[in-house]
Amino acid sequence: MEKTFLMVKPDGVKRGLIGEIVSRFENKGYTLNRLKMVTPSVEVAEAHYAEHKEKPFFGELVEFLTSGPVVAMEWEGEDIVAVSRLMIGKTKPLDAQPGTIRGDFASTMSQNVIHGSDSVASAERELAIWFAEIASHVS
Ligand code: DGI
Repeated sequence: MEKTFLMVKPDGVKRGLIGEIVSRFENKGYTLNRLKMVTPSVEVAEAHYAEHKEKPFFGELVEFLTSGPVVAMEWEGEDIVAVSRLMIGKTKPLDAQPGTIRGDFASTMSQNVIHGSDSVASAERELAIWFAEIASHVS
């Protein structure tokens, strides 16, 4: 079964949206496999956003992600990577449809409540980054 990495970002945690966001994916019928609340290190944040390393907003992005606790999650379900992206909504507030998580809860591009992997390959990469620590603790 397909897996994806979803994360409630620091703004979503601060605004009390963890329950709302988890509920949307539970109500959809997906399975929550793993969850941890953690304030990311700069190293993890930079690895997560490695594809944006050359972008002018990279520094701001890493600063934001490390600004407080996030909820990192592994979810599972049929076509979950693509469907969860639909449920999350577009990055630009103007394009994020009402009814999507960002359409309902985000009004800026930089603080947009949730991250979701954009491909199966990204999901594998991101799950390895975020859950590597736990794996090494339990092994
Ligand atoms: O997968 P997404 O989160 O929808 O979008 P992405 O992978 O293209 O970008 C990752 C995050 O980087 C996004 O959630 C918000 C931020 N971002 C993307 N493009 C811009 C941006 N932030 C600023 N300030 N300006 C941008 O153009």
